[in-house]
Amino acid sequence: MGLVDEILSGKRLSLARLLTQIENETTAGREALSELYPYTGHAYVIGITGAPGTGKSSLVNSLAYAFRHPDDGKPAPRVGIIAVDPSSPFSGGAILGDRVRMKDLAGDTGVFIRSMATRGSLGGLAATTAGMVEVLDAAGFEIILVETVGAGQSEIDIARLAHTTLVVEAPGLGDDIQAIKAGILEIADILVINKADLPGIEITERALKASLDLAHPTLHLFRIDKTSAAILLEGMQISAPTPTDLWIPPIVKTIATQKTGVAELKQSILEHRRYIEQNGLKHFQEVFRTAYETGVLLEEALLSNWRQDIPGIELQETLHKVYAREISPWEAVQRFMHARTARS
Ligand SMILES: Nc1nc2c(ncn2[C@@H]2O[C@H](COP(=O)(O)OP(=O)(O)OP(=O)(O)O)[C@@H](O)[C@H]2O)c(=O)[nH]1
Ligand SMILES: [Mg+2]
Repeated sequence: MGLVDEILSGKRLSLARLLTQIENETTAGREALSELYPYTGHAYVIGITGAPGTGKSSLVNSLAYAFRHPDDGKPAPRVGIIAVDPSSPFSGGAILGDRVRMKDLAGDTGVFIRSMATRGSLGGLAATTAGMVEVLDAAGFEIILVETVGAGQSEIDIARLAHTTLVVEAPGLGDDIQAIKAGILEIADILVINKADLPGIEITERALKASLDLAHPTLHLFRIDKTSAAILLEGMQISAPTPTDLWIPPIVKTIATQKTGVAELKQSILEHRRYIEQNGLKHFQEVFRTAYETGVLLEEALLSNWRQDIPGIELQETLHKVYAREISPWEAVQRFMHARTARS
């Protein structure tokens, strides 16, 4: 049996092996992922982001537990977890910590946990995370939780990848209004105040409410920068649907370590899921996400192709001319483009 068939038939070891290949961006990994791709598109992806130490892993643990133990007698979905740490160059500590934080899930064969430290560029990280989600999706995990430390671009990446994005805050992290970054409301579908057992929770809640009143979250995520993804999307001539009612992110208070408020949080996630499904937003998210992922890979491929075409010495000389103000960056690009056309 090949790797792909083993994954489709639920072999955990093969799944772990492919995830490592995806993480290392190997060609074999990409080929296996392409074979699995037709089996994807069934999972519901939930992103969990927020400042370091706010309790994201603890929350992922108790949320996964809640999904695995439904109280309505329905069969429990299988849950995949990806914990991304974009800041740590080493994965050892993070993985060890997550093992402790997620101990309630140990021994549950309906749960698969994978921690990943940063590799490569941030763009690479987004593509790697997307690839891992796709592998778990094809392997039949119906709920996929992706944890990432909120840090600029990685926050936006997770929001574009996830159907529902949770932003986790905690009291005592500098509770004034400045601490609530403007960007957070752009990506949050649900705001979680974790560590509700600690003092200062009212201040955090007030600050969040005030920011919510100021900002009216809309479909901002689908506005993207001038990337090849934008060009691909333009070519598709589709635009975001306009929902009849606006989704105002609810504020949910939790104590992750005691599982308090987690049932309510799961309920909010299910409500958001219904909202995006009923308003045609889920479909649009998928169109956007697939075009975005393709665009990111296209950019990478074009750039590396181009790089192979230009001899290092020519690159060096031209860049030096820009530095010496002999030619402008625009002229440099014209030369690079011309050199390439002349050769091909
Ligand atoms: N008092 C209290 N402590 C909590 C709560 N949730 C998590 N913690 C503790 O906060 C610390 C950090 O929790 P994690 O779950 O590792 O937080 P995290 O956001 O995943 O951390 P990073 O991944 O390192 O950014 C741990 O010591 C947890 O036991 C809570 O609701 N109340
Ligand atoms: Mg964590």
